Amino acid sequence: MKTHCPQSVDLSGEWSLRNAKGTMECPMQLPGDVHSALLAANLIPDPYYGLNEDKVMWVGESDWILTRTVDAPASMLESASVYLNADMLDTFCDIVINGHDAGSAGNAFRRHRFEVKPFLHAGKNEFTLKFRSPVPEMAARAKDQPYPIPCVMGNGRKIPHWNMARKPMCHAGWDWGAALQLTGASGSLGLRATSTARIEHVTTRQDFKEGTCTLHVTAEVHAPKECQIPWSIEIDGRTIRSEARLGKGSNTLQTTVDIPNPRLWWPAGYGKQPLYELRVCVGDETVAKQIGFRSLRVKNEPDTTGRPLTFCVNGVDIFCKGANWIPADALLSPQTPERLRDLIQSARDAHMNMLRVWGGGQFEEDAFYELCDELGIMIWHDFMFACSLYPADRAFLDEVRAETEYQVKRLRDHPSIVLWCGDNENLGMLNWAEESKKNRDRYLLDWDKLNRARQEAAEKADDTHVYWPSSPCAGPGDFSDTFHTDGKGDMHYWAVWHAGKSFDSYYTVRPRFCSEFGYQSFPSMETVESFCPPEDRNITAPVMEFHQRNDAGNRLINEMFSRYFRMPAGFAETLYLSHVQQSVAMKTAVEYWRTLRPECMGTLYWQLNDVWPVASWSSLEYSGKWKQLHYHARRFYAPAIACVVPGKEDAGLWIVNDHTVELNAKVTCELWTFEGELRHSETLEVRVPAGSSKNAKTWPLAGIAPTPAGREQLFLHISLQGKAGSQHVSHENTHWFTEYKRCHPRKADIQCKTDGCELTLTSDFPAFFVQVDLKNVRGEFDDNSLTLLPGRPRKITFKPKEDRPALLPVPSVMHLAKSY
Ligand code: BMA
Repeated sequence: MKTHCPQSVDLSGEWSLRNAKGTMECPMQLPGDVHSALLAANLIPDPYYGLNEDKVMWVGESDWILTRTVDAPASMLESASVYLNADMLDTFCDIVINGHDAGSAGNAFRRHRFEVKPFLHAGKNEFTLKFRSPVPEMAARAKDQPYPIPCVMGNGRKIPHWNMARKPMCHAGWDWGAALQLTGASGSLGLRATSTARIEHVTTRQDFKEGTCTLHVTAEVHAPKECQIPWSIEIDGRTIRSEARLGKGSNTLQTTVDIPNPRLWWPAGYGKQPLYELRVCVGDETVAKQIGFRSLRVKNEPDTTGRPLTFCVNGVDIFCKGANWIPADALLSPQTPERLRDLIQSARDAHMNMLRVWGGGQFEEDAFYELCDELGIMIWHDFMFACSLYPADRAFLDEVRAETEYQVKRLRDHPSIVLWCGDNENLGMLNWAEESKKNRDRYLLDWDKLNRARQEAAEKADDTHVYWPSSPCAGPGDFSDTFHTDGKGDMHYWAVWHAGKSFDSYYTVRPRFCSEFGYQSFPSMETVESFCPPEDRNITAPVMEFHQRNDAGNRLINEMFSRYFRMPAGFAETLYLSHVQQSVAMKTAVEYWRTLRPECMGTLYWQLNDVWPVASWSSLEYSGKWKQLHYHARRFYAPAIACVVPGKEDAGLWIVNDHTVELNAKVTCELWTFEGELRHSETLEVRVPAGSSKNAKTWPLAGIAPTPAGREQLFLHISLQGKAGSQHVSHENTHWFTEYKRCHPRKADIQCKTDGCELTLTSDFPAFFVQVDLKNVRGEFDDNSLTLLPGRPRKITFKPKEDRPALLPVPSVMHLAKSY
């Protein structure tokens, strides 16, 4: 939502920053954060390099003062009200204007607005923002609790009591994140004057009837004094004008407008994303926001297999494909709209249609939601509580109610938002922390109080979305364990990563919606070089271990190597193989769960992105570079896929069709030897109805080769070509009949001919997970981490993100058999 006010002073830009002790001073840009300002002034080393994060801990533990002189025009002070608008202050901040206390903030999830006219004079004004460190504040609050509120450290959480303040939990460190307890501000910051009213919120509700949408528009306004004013709304070339009599304080204005045959907003892959600008003018202020027309139903009524979680948009049940979103950076300043666009575009390019904004992160800036609207990415939105228990006293709950009301009203009209979810894994926490294991009743009651507070606030502020109590959970009113049990609601399936089960165990559950499951990999060499000096390029060296925040992470990666792969030859090969392994894990899960549709209707892997360069579950590296997993995601999330679901004695060929029309395809299945001999080929003609999956064929393993040893010589290559309506559909897949380490792929010699951005790859033997890399050139290939067959050259194209570099570096090519 953008507010326009003719009399305003923008307070973004340069401020002067000093520490409270007065020993350090430098400029600071707002929006932005203190660490970034100190870094730009060369006062701290790069926190992402080497072991530096620990060396800059003191920044988060210090108090900081920002000052600036602000020119206030005399005409502004003639208005009835001048207010300071701060979209986001992180976190404990006292605002002083010309020596007067003008307001204080203490919740990074709320917008703050203070009447400041009494403190201003025409001409130059001294503004001071005094930020207190959250670290002692959180410790003091923890001490004040009547009993301990568990907040488990370890796994990257380095700064205690992160459950005590309303600021992003991951600022304390996470099992993928740096601990840089931030101080800063984002969004808009400025003075605005009005003699009529300020607009607090504009919200809409859509009622569809026979093609026409009646749009109900509500404006909540705050008037400094009683007045009679004109107000109007504008949308789609229509203007509705009204008059309103406002009382001093809060007022609600309402009107409706009929939009005949609005163009509907669809999730990516299902149609277009037309957006309409809605402008609401009340007296001096105008607010503009983009909305999209769509209907939404979340289906969760019990059925024969349990309790589904299905998102139905414009009457179509959508299979939700995507990943979990964490903040774009551990620092605030680098979270630019360009970075957001790059990441969200990458999600869309991998056929994702949903991201889950995870509860340990933050409510994002407007640009994030606008991009998701534009690109058709649905948002499952957690409220900001994660992996912890929280206080339930009145003051805390009042803050939670206020932030929930604000954020829900702020965001609810984005067509991309499809669900409000109470928290991330707080129910699970009841079983993990010692205190709550011993006294479950007490902590469960507190969870319930908190949950009621946010649910009531959300439902009061928004009657257009469903409130989902926690992720994972079985559904409102059912709090059974959905970490281990499938069949109901959303599941977080972590048995493969955290519990170290084999990839096959993905076949043992039938989630209705799997909102978290993941597998880690190391960063690529390019990223490693950005933070790790050459002497530490070994995964057990201090810097590499420091950039791994899951305590068991490196052990789990290596142990799983030993189950499936031959141990990699060196450091570069280890990084590479970790990307292969991660891809295999996610591919196994997603392909199988997609075949279960309509029983399963969503898979969101953990996690899309990284906040700094680190070993993690992400498919996009900190730089935005695609890991192999992201290329696999583009394949396994394609609207139509052919995949194999292995049984004990057989292998089933499944075709999944997410298109809203029938898929008509030819599927060619080829049985190859690792020596490059095509043993058998068959082509099936398949028709798969809209939005369904089909078991097209099942091969008894004994028919493929009579013995397991025989099957170690063979692999299956599948190619699907067809049409869904007028759309051409194509998909390729490779299936091995046993663990990779047992097979004998040849050390293929891969030739790569480059013609500008077009590369032609040829191989003398079958080669797997063939990964082409152009180090340090930002951009992606249209395909990568692929299977190459002898005699079948493959063309791939590189799309640079920057203006095309004059000369691309010589590409490096890696493949599985070359890694050991
Ligand atoms: C999930 C998340 C995160 C965490 C991830 C990996 O449970 O909710 O808290 O980063 O697992 O451990």
